[in-house]
Amino acid sequence: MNRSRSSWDKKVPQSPVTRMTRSSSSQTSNTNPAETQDAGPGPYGKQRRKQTDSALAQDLSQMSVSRQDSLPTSKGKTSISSSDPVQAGQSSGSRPGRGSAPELAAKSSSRGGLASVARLVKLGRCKNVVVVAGAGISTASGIPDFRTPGTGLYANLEKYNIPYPEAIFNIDYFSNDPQPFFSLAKALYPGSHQPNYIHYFVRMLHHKGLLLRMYTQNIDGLEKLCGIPDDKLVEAHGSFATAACHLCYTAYPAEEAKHAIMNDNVPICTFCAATVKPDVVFFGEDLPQKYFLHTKDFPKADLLIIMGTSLQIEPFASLVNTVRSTVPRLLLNRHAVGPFEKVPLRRGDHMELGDLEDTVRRFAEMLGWNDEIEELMRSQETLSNPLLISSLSESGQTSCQSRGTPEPPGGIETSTKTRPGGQRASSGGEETDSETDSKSSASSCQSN
Ligand code: CNA
Repeated sequence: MNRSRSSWDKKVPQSPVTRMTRSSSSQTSNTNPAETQDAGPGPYGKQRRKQTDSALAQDLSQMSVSRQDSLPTSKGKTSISSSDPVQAGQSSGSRPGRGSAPELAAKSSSRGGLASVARLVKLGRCKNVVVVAGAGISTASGIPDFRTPGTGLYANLEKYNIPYPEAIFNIDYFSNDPQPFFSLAKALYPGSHQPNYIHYFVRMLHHKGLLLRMYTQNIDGLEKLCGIPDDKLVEAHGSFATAACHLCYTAYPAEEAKHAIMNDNVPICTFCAATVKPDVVFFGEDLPQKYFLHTKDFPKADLLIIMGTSLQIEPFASLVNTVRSTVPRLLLNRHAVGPFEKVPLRRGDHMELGDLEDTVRRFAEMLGWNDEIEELMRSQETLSNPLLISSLSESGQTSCQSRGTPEPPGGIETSTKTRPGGQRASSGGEETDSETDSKSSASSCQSN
């Protein structure tokens, strides 16, 4: 993993480049140039593109909030202390009927945010979609998030014997005692969980050629596993795919690190003898260099979809404020977070509150993508089930998979990804041609 501390500290002295909690970071939302470039030239500035669809213009001119269920929303951000994230999570679900900001917003507008955004997409207005995601997209895969009361990791950390929940991702704490993190890592290591409908929805955005980039805070690797190519993905908080010494950053074979950790051993750096850890970004550590693609991507985005995150961790959380001010932002979450807690919402802000998988399914149905996503998931399930593959080939069935070169477990790429000699490029490989890929896979599978 590339480290970025020195260069970025010099270039952007005021921007945080290490992972930190919201309470300990400076708020950058009001100072970001992308926020203030509204008056500049171009389609979103003074020479704004003419609106031809008046209904669409109306959609864009109004914020919208829609709720699938009666879950209460979170209260003001000031009461949320990320040093007490469990409490923060509870605050988001314990104040029914108090007229919190999003509830007031909901009363002021009953327009369907999801439908408005689906309409924009169908009209071809969103061709550079940026997705910002967090742990909430993987709870449907059985991986607990951080802050959901009761089920979140922070509510279940007694067994790790740590003084406060975030200690488990604190690099200084790790330096003294890596065991709490290693215990958690055993449960989080990719391998035992499968991507869900939400991951495949993002995969479908890519397939349709609409995904500019997905920025995920997740470390579970499910985005790659569902076939989102490496060049479309920024794993902002790292992953288990590589490992290095936590002190000198000497690379260490990831599989060996995994083997050691899974067997309750501590992987040791061959250079300085300090503890090796997977390249998951801890609080106080630098974010991967790839994260800085955001400086190009967010100003270019024409739709921002935020899903399954509490937006509590900086600098990631402030990214959502760096799209141009007229760009629609769609929050899909159980409760309002970040800038969506404020009233009034920004023009073009939409949120759909409730269970994420249900919401994303409805969104996909509005877009007419549901069947393709289901097909994509079925294809992937077949591919990751060796028994089914062998029974299909024995019975001579000509499924889309059995006709072509076998797919790698992490992707559903078509033969365009086949390397000479029959080997396939990994879904995360440099050779991934996402444009080619976006025109292949699911639908080519169906039409074969
Ligand atoms: P978080 O603070 O736990 O927030 C998750 C958000 O998702 C909350 O607002 C929840 O209400 C919401 N949510 C959870 N499940 C659902 C659901 N089914 N439907 C709708 N909304 C839901 O987690 P963040 O991602 O915001 O915090 C960033 C941390 C979490 C990152 O640094 C990750 O490394 C870390 N993390 C990752 C994983 C993973 O990789 N799967 C798991 C746990 C924690």
